[in-house]
Amino acid sequence: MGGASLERHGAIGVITIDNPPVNAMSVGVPGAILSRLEEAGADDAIEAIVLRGGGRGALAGADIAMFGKPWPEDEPTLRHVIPAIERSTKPVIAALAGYCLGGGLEMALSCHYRVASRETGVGQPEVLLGFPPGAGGTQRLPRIANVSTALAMIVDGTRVPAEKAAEHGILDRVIEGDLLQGAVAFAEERAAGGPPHPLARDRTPVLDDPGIFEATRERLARRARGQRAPLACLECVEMALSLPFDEGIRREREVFEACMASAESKALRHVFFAERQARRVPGIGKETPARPVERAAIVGAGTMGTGIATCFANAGIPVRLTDSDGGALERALAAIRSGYESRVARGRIGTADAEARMALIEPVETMEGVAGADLVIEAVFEEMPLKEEVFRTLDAACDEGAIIASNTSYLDVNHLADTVPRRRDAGCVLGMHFFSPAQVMRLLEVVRTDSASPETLATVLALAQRLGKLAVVAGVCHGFIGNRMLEGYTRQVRFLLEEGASPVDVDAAMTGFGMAMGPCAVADLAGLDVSWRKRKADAHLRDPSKRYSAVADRLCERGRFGQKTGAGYYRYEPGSRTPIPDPEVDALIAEVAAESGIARRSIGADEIVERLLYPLVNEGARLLDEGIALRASDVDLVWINGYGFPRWRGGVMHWADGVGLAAIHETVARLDESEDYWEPAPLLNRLAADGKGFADLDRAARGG
Ligand code: 3H9
Repeated sequence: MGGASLERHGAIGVITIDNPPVNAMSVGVPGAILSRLEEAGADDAIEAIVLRGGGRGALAGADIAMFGKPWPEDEPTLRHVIPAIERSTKPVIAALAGYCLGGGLEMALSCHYRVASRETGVGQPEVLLGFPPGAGGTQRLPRIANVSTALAMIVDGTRVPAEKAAEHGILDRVIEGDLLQGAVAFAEERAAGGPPHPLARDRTPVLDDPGIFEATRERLARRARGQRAPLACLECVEMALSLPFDEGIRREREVFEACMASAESKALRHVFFAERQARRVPGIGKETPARPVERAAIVGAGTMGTGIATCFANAGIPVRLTDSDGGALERALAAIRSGYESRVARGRIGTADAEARMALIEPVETMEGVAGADLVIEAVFEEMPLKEEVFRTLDAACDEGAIIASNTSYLDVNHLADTVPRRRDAGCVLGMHFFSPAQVMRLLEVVRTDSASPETLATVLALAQRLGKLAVVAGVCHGFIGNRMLEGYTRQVRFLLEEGASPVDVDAAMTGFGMAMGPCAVADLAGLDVSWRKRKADAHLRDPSKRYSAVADRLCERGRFGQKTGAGYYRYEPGSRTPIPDPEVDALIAEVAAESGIARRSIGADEIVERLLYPLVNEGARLLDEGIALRASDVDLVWINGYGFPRWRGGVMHWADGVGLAAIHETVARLDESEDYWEPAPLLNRLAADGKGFADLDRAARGG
């Protein structure tokens, strides 16, 4: 159980919160802080109090794991600590290091002063967990920083670096050098200055931009569709201006509690822990050595290779890029440069930074040029013979011990490993499946081959973190986690179109559900030709007795490859990415349906959502049973971070638990009676029969 200690530094009492690793306000911690505050208050030799986090100094706020669980009666909470600080007749100075977030910042805002070391970031990230700050943050922050700064921090949950926080008045001083020494010196100064010592509650909020609430409301209507928390945050900050302080605090608490109990918050908290859980991989522990990756190389300078090279440069890792087509290499470098130029123009990075990143990317003409790299990723066309050839050449060219990874999105990486037996036996081959655009998308599926050594896996997982990626480990199968599930989703899109839904109906139903984009618009963006080529190549594998929709093939036959040809499921004006419904497509779909003898009907949004998402749930269950996905929450992360599934719904498996697996099973089993592809997964059968959910499965696997 965490606690807090009191030390005396001359006339300054230093309270250090001790609850590793991030000093969350778990049960026992607020009580310990209260006791130390009382002790310091009663000690006549103490003139001022410094309050800080132990270890690396973080104050991560409330204990997220406790939300939704009963808090022991008689145990004080953060909401007891804050008034005690405000009542203190001795000035209390928060000394911040690392992160000061959520309830941590709320506690600091209740102190008379705040100092921090330069690398500190402060923020109110509660909105990312589905609720507004609940310990006064929405009332105190706008009284300390101006209203528009406070509003942006609370509504978006962004962290502000110390220097900026000081500019906004959130910090009274940024300390260079030793934080404790600096904080004690600051406390001595303020104690010597004597009272009164300022409190946020006594200040009046400064409305620096009268239009800020309306502008933010409009922004949220577009950006936070379907979510409650961002708007709740806005409403609470508005109350800081319209209500007396104590009334604002009371109302904030009510809103906080209502949001906390919502499905949205439950989902977002699930994702928070899912992201941390994903790092736990069987056979890989803290003791597993990860090799340093000081130099990387990418083979294939197409869209994916270009994006992946950019990821490395962004992370400060020197990377060589090669392609058998010199023209492609030149185009890749031009695209990377232009990407950086546009980021400079938008003020995202400085010119020197862009140049430094560009300088990290070295084009090399032949694959032999990748020698010396610690890790090479092939990102050539999705054709097995080509990849085999590349693997063999790389095996000969690379240093012993170098890792060779394939960026394949479907192919058998175990088979690829077999083409380079020496390296396979050394455990140095796996898959690294990036998502397009690779420099933007957060997901990285790490495909664990049968032969990959723990060291190789640990190396790639550590590398993923350096690249700013969320790594999810998947086993080898056709399409791994994400793309294997995608197949059923896109198949149902085509079936629904034949049965009477229009592309607009399908897309509107899915964006209405919360998907970042509708599947038809996504297909147009990604290009329909790639999957068309694949379907043609795999035609001989198709079961002729099963239903097949030719809708997408027909579009491609008419040269409608999506945005790049100005037409796909929609049409596009030159230079525009706005999808425009196209009667030609409606006619084409009706024609295909008529050929297959399908009677068309009107299809509602609920049915569209079920027909697209239930196949995901069913396939997700198969992936779990087969051990391709380690846990249901990993499947959630894949769909949130790779396919635009709404984070605030917690991912597809979490969402399915909310619907109820028995209900989903019933629908899947009913559809199975009349349509192909709906056979319920054995795991779905079992869980539905037992009245359990995927979360129960994950919990059992964690041993809890
Ligand atoms: C709040 O404060 C509500 C108030 O407004 C109202 C109250 C009345 N609780 O991320 P890491 C765990 S809401 C419980 O890997 P990093 C985390 O699960 C809270 N556990 O490290 C992990 O455990 P494990 C508002 C927490 O260095 C371990 O600590 N605050 C909490 O990459 C290490 O975490 C937030 O939203 C927590 N609050 O990043 C901050 N925080 O090792 C949430 C962390 O078992 N936290 N853990 O997997 C973060 O953003 C990051 O953890 C932080 C450190 C930036 C602090």
